[in-house]
Order: sequence, then C-alpha cells, then structure tokens
Amino acid sequence: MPDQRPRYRTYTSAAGGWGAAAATAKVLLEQSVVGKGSRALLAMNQPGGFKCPSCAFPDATCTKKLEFCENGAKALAHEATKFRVTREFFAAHSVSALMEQSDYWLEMQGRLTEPMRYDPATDYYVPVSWDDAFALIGRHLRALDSPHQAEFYTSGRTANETAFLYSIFVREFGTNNFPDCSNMCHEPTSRGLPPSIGIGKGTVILDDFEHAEAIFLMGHNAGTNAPRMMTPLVEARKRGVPIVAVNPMPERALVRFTEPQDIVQMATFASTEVTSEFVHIRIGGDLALIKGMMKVMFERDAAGEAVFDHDFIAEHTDGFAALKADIAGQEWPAIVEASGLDEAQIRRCADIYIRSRATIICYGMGVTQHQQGSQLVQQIANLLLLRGNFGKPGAGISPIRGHSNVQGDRTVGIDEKPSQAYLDKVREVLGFEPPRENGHHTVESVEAMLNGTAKVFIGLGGNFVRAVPDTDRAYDAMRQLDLTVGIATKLNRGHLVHGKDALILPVVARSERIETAAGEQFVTIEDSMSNVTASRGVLEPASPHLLTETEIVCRMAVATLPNSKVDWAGYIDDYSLIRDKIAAVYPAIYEDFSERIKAPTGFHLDIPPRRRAWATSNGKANFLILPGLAVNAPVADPTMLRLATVRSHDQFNTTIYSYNDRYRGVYNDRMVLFMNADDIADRQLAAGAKVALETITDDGIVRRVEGLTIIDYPMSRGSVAGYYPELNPLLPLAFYDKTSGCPAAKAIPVRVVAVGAVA
Ligand SMILES: Nc1nc2c(c(=O)[nH]1)N[C@H]1C(S)=C(S)[C@@H](COP(=O)(O)OP(=O)(O)OC[C@H]3O[C@@H](n4cnc5c(=O)[nH]c(N)nc54)[C@H](O)[C@@H]3O)O[C@H]1N2
Ligand SMILES: Nc1nc2c(c(=O)[nH]1)N[C@H]1C(S)=C(S)[C@@H](COP(=O)(O)OP(=O)(O)OC[C@H]3O[C@@H](n4cnc5c(=O)[nH]c(N)nc54)[C@H](O)[C@@H]3O)O[C@H]1N2
Ligand SMILES: [Mo]
Repeated sequence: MPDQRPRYRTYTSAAGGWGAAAATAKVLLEQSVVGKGSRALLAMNQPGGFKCPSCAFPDATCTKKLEFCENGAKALAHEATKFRVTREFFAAHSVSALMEQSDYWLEMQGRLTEPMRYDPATDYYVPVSWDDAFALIGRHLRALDSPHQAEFYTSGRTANETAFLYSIFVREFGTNNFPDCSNMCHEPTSRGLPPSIGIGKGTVILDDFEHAEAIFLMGHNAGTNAPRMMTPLVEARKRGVPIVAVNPMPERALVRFTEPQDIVQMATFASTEVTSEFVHIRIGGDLALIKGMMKVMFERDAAGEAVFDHDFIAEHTDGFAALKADIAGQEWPAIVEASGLDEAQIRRCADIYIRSRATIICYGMGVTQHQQGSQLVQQIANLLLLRGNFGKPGAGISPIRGHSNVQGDRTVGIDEKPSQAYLDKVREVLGFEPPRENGHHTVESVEAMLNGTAKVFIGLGGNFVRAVPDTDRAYDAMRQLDLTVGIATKLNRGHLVHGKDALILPVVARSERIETAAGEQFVTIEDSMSNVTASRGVLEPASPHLLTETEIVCRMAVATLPNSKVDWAGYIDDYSLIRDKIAAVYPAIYEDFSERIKAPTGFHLDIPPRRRAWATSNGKANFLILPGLAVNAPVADPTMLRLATVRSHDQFNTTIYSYNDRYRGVYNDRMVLFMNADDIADRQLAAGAKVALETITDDGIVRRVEGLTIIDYPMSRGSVAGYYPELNPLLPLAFYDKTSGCPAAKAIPVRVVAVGAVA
C-alpha cells in the first residue's frame, strides 16, 4: 500500500528523464493496459495513426522516433483503460452518492459504455436507447420559445468534421450560442491578434525553432502542458540560443530537463539547462516587462543604435508614433513596481531581444487569463513588430494552445461571433439562412442560465461546470435547466450537476477505430501551428454501444430539424463528404481538402503574416496601445495577493490523474497554496499551516475555499498559486477580459485567512 500522507519537498532532479519514463510505465499499469497501451503508443502521432488526445503542440511527424511524452501517455492510458462504467455501476450508485466522490474517483471508474438518462423519481441514471435519447433532445429543443434559449458547448478534443457539423446544426437550429473551452483559454489570442496582425493564430511553425536566435516563454509551463515542446527548446539551447522564461513560479522543466528520447542523456543522467534567463515576474507584471524592454529600445534608438527594423515598420505597420508616445510616458519606478523585477534584468531582456535577428515569443495561460489578456497579447505582437519579427525564418508569435483541436474547432465554425462573410458562405453552401446576431460565449452562457433565459445545455465533450468560474453559482445555474446533455468518454462532475432532464451520451474516443457503413473513417485536427493532419484510431471502441461524435451530432440534428436542408444521414457514414463541405465554406484555406489530407504529414493552413500580408481593416499590422502598466483592475486592499490557478503535472484540465505534482514536490495533496516565504512571514503564518482563501470583491458574494496547506515556494512576491479546478469557487464570473470573454483565472485578488480567524 503506497504512503497516502501528504508530502511536500523540493524536487531537485532534472525534469523529464527517468522520472518521466517511470511515470509512463506506472500509468499504463494503473489502467491495466500495458500491452494495449504500449501498442497504441506506437501508433500515436505517426502517419497513419491517431493524434495524441492531450495537448495541441505539433509533433515532428516524418521523423522515425516515437513522438509521445509522459503526459500524452497518461491521456492515452486513461482513454484506453480497461475499467468500465456500466449500467450496473449506475444502478449501484445514486447521483447524490456519486456527488460525494472526488473528481479523481469519478475519472478512475473508466469509460462510459451506453447512453443513460436521469430518473428524477429515483435519483439514478438508467439506460435509455439511442433513439429515445435523440427524440428527447429534439423534443426539448423544438419546445423552446427561441433557439437562443439553448447553449451548445464544445470542448477542444472534438475533431474538425464533428465541430463543423455541430456548428451547422446549431446555426440551422437558429442560434450562435457557442460557448467553448477556447473562451476560457486562448480566446485573447483569437480576438486580440486579428486587429493587430490580421489573424487570431500563431505565425510560427516548428521549423522556426531551428532558426530562432532568441526564444521567450511567457506564462506557460511547457514541461507539463506541452512536453513535446521540450525537444525543440532543448535543441535550441544546445545551439546556444538564449531562452528567456517569464514566470512567477520557477517551473522545474524550464530550469533543467532531460529528454526521455535522448539515449545518451538518459544513460548518463545528464540534462540541459533550458532557461538562460529566468524572469521572476509578479503576476500580471508582463505588461510592465514588455513596456520596460521597449523603453530600453527607444532609449538606445535615440542614441543612434540600429534597434528597430525601420523599413519593416514603415512599409508594414501603423501606429508607431502612438506606441512611442505611450512608452515615453512610462517611468522606471512604476515599471519595477508593477513587474516585480529590477531594472537591470529588464535591460538584459531587452539586450537579448535587440541582439537577436529572429525571435519567437511563446505564451500560454499566464498571459491570456487576465482582465486585459487580449490587450496583453497585442503588446507581445507590438514587441515583435518593432524588429520585424514576422515573415522571416525563426521569428513570430507562438500561442501554445491547450486542447488538441481547440484551434481547429474555431477555424471550422465554433464561434459565437461569426463574421457576416462566413454566414453568407454558410447560406450559399448549406442552403439555409443562419442567424446573424452574436451568440453567447462561456461566461455569457452561465449568466443566461442564472437569469433563467437558458433552458437547455448540450456539452460536446468537456466538463463545463468544473471548468467555468464561480463553481457554486455554476452548479446552481446548471440545476435550473430543463435539459443537460453530456457527450463524453468519461464520467465527470458535469453529469452529476444536471438539469431536470439529463442525458449522458458515450462516444468513441480519439484512439479508437471508426467503422461505418462506408468503411473505415478518419478525422482531422489542426494543431497550435496550423498543421492539419488526419487521425485514425487503432483500438477497438470501449463498448459496442458507443456512437461516434459525428453520428451523435447528425442524429441530434435529424431529431430537431424535421425540415432540414442538410443531408445529415449521408455525413454519418462518409466523412469525406463533410470535408468537401468544409472546403466549400472555407475555400481560401481548405481548398482541395480531401486531396491535400492524403499527404502523410497533412498540410499547413495559410497564415498571411508569414508572407507579411495583413488581413486587417487598413491592410497593415497595427501597434495597438494599452495605456498604463496594469492588466487587472487595481485592488486597494493592502493584504491582497494575486492568485494564479494552475495545472499540476498529473492532471488534464478537470481530469485528475493523481494527487501528485512531481516537479513542484507535492505528493498526495491538491489543496495547497504556493506562497513566497516573505509573504508567509508577513502574515505571521508558517509553511504547513492550514488556511482559507477569500476573494476580494465588492459584489457582496462571499467566495471562500477552506483547508489549504501553505507551501513555502519560490513564488514572486505578492503572487500565490494553487490548483484549478479546486480553486474555481474563488473566481468571480464577472472577473473576465471584456474583449475576449476569457476569465482572469491567473489574477484572482484574494486574502489569506488563518483558520479560526474571522475575516
Ligand atoms: N498535461 C497536461 N497538458 C495540458 C493541459 C493539462 O491540464 N495537462 N491542459 C491543456 C490546455 S487546455 C491548456 S490551455 C494548456 C495550458 O498550459 P499552460 O498555459 O502552461 O497552463 P497553466 O498550468 O494554467 O499555467 C501557465 C503558467 O503561467 C504561469 N503564470 C501565472 N500567472 C502568470 C503571469 O501573470 N505571468 C506569467 N508570465 N506567467 C504566469 C504559471 O506559473 C504557470 O507556469 O495546456 C494543455 N496541455
Ligand atoms: N480556474 C481555472 N479555470 C480554468 C482554467 C484555468 O487555468 N484556471 N483553464 C481553462 C481552460 S484553458 C480550458 S481549455 C477549460 C477546459 O474545459 P473543458 O474542455 O470543458 O474540460 P476538460 O477537463 O478538458 O474535459 C474533460 C472531459 O472531456 C471528456 N472527453 C475527453 N475526451 C473526449 C472525447 O474524445 N470526446 C468527448 N466527447 N468527450 C471527451 C471526458 O468526459 C472528460 O471528463 O478549463 C478552463 N478553466
Ligand atoms: Mo485550454
């Protein structure tokens, strides 16, 4: 029996390496899929195989080596698990009893096996036939006074083909209510970058990492959340490329990493020092860092140095003078205070940037999840524009996306604010008139549930109630609905916090084979760098009663839209017909989709900034100004700390693989608060003490999470961190970026309350 007591200690080994190899073996054993899992791993990210269901970082297909990582292996093992949630399981546990169980326990029960319907008379889920399930959905949707009373959520594992059909079904039904996981994730990229560089996507491809002369990593934890990215980073470092990591937590993999695929490093227990400059930023301080670097650049330009790419700026951009004026107004004391850095380090960062002829800036949730996350993303673009870091090898902006197809879902229509040109195309190609008004993003959909306008929620994947802010209010919101539908592989909290009617619809997973009347089908996904590739599952589906996501969408449409203009039945069997329609709706990027996808490594979607073409209203790249140095509203309370809610090494979003977080030295516990020693001492607290956190807001709602153990951790001053989703009750629904709708999950203003004390 392993020791279950919480333990906290400093992790001193390199990240990756044998620790990662051991963790891979352990998870395959735990899920009892050593043989099956290892065979499936051989097909993961290989031409002819399936795409890793974990993160969205591209894989270096074409290379012969195994392209998977520890966390990809965990995702696969949990999907291929031998454990099953059957009708007997549901008969043995009432929904109230299941509510008492942890998210971890729910996940460990295994794969869902057949459709289930909630029975309010007994509080149990009971089996339902697929036909009855679809009829129920159709009845509820057709009974609504307005199509805008339904919310259609998408999580980013959904493949392009399914997401496209779902967007068509929902638009033909008559609404643009598409809350999706991107709304909580990289939406500041999708909304912030179009007015800046003309497209809401990254401009870098994997090859660029081989040509970069400097790489900045802002606010993401690659070793855990995009482990395949460690390969190009380690290679760049070995070439002597400066790597600057900006983070309030010194993440282990950013410091030392052993590549599990480097046989020599593994055999010799060697490792690479990944980061050459660690920038210990205060939460939300990135804006001040960027402006400080620009201040140095303007200073050195004024002194006659060749700092800016003036030709590029003159030919390709607009707004340089306004940017110059904004930076001239920023003073060092304020920059130092807001960033938590010393001036000398900001000058070093500027120097690294100025010396590099090709720079990549990567970023993640530490940048996007702030109240002005979209504007912060625009400042990163500004910094890159100053030195012409677009449209040349080794340079560009690189958002590190989350879910494996979150970017693709957006591309093929999951968008609550669709353009009129796109809607015109839908009308032309599909033959119906789509709704023209904007729909709800995630936060707005929860608001609509709370105020009673929303009646039906359909979740195509994901775990909506656990992922959204304000957990307690979100639970209340879901429970007011007439119908909730969870289309899922695994049982999760979202199925237990349900509407008056509720369905769980189990699906075939990414790693599993799709056989239809027309033969074996494949799906496609688009990674973080806009590569579109085929994904063909190799395993037997977990149960004979599962349906594919595509079939579920088609049959929901048939049950809801008796007079539909769309050939839903045809799409169930032949996915190439869906790809033909995608090509027709998006001719500029998806022309000849069915042909081009035959290439073993897929194809790359056009990214105009790579050609220095700017699809903005003025045809230029724009320097966009965010005045001041704050990306979150100031809070007057002097006891305030900023809380970042982050992922551990052993979770995938709301899916908890274990209670350990190896690289941060935490074992058997997730209710922890990472805190700087001086912040602990200032409050007369001590490491190991149990505390509560309370959100500082003026909306009159008390948001409090109890039972957190303080961990003395090298956080930047005034910045604390803990785990998502346990700390989501602290995140107010209204605390989000108004441009993108993205909740500010990295900057929650909180105070620490010693247990027993009254705030
Ligand atoms: N194994 C695994 N892989 C995943 C996921 C997973 O849960 N598990 N989730 C997937 C998804 S959907 C996503 S979106 C990505 C998420 O991947 P990341 O973007 O890496 O996500 P987080 O763990 O939320 O934390 C980001 C980092 O931001 C830092 N940070 C917090 N506040 C600030 C700040 O103000 N400034 C700066 N510069 N840094 C800050 C934190 O210390 C942390 O290191 O990963 C994807 N891949
Ligand atoms: N406080 C705080 N909140 C956050 C974040 C944060 O950093 N802090 N991060 C946000 C981010 S970046 C994101 S992306 C969201 C994530 O939000 P979601 O995408 O909604 O959540 P996941 O945990 O990824 O969803 C897990 C569930 O998806 C289902 N699933 C898995 N694979 C498949 C599949 O192939 N098909 C189908 N149909 N279902 C499948 C399983 O049932 C599983 O339980 O959370 C957001 N919430
Ligand atoms: Mo995400």
